[in-house]
Amino acid sequence: PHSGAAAALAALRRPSAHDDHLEVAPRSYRVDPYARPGERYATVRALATGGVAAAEALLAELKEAGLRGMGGAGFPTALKWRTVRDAPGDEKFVVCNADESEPGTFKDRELLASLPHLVWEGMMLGAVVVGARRAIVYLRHEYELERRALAREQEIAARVAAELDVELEIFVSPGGYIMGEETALLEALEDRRGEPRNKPPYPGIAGLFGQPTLINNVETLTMATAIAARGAAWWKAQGVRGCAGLKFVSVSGDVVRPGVYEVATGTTIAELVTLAGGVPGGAAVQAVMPGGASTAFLAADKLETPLDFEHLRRAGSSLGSGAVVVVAEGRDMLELGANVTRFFRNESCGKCVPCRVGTEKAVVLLDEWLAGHAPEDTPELLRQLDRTLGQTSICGLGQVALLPVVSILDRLPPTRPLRRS
Ligand code: L3W
Ligand code: SF4
Repeated sequence: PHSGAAAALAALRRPSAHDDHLEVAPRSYRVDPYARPGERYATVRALATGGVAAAEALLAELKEAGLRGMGGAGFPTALKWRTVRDAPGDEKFVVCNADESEPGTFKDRELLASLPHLVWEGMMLGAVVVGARRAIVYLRHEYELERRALAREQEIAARVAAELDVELEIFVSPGGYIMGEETALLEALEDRRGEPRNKPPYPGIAGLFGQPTLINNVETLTMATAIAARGAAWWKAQGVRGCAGLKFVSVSGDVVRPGVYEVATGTTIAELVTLAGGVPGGAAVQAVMPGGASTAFLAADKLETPLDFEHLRRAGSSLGSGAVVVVAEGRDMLELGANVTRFFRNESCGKCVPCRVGTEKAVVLLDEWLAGHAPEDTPELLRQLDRTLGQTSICGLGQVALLPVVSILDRLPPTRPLRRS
């Protein structure tokens, strides 16, 4: 009956006990430089009174720290801030990309809930350095509790921002994976259909309303605040095995305690699996996806790889968005690969033909393989499609859509026959 359905929906909307806990009791983390709430925003206040010399000093500090983008691509943060600072424009913008949607990735959600003051301060630091007057959080539409945490902190942050002549805003994404792609989100902010633009020009040169726009991921801005407050030397000392800094990692899949872990950069994949309680039942690890659904699978021989950009690149994958998905022995890798491919097929916006048609073709081939009636040259066809999509798609989704499944073909070859006799 209708009333039953309405009651069920109302119950769904009501925050659970766990959600209440999240609202009132944010967790504390090593990255937070402030011991007491009264100390917050001291760094951006000092930056604002320091003029050009202070802005240049912060850029030098970020460069020395080696901070890179934590949303997936790892672009050097100091270089991006420098690009926007130097770009000519009538006005400039800062956008915090909080449209976290990469499968396996949920670390930004924890940062927004527990450390919203570091996110706002990072945006203000960016605004002062590049000369922006508006700073906007572009937030995933399902993140209602995180929106509330941000909005509560915004009341405090806005008083500081007013002293800097910066306006702080929250914009809720219309929804959908592709709306987090940096140029699609600019389209959405301009009230247009959220499809990626061709790049270049990069948003740092011509972004929101054609003006220079600094777009950084939630974690990147959080880390920028920590580095500004404590310095590059402190940051570097947080890493292990010659790596610099701290990293928030989302751990999921076959582990006893999935969740968000703040670890030293350079922690190995094996150590992280242990931290997450190991594999249920003590099974062996078959594979890991170290950086979310857009990154290549690694086989178990790479478990000693330290989590950082360079080590993972050399191991044949990427740190991506810092989402470690653990796959135990016994799982069907082909089914997993097909599942990831289906996700990208479903989320493709359809603007360019190779991605729209190519992802569908790949799903058809994989489904035929799973059903046992695939063409004999299916692995080669998938590799060809991967190369075509990599070269001709205009945004990251199409460029990497077939990377995971091809990494399975190369490193964890399926034993399932293409054709059942
Ligand atoms: C100025 C230049 N700026 C590049 C900027 C560019 C962007 C950043 C990285 O991300 C990743 C990919 C997927 N002057 C510049 C410049 N920039 N050259 O640097 O740029 P790019 O094009 O390498 O990558 P991208 O399109 O920003 C794509 C992964 O993200 N991905 C998943 C994303 C999902 C999440 C999530 O849910 N949290 O992040 C899917 O595509 O693998 O590595 O800012 O403007 N010369
Ligand atoms: Fe859309 Fe795919 Fe083209 Fe990206 S690569 S713009 S998701 S069709």
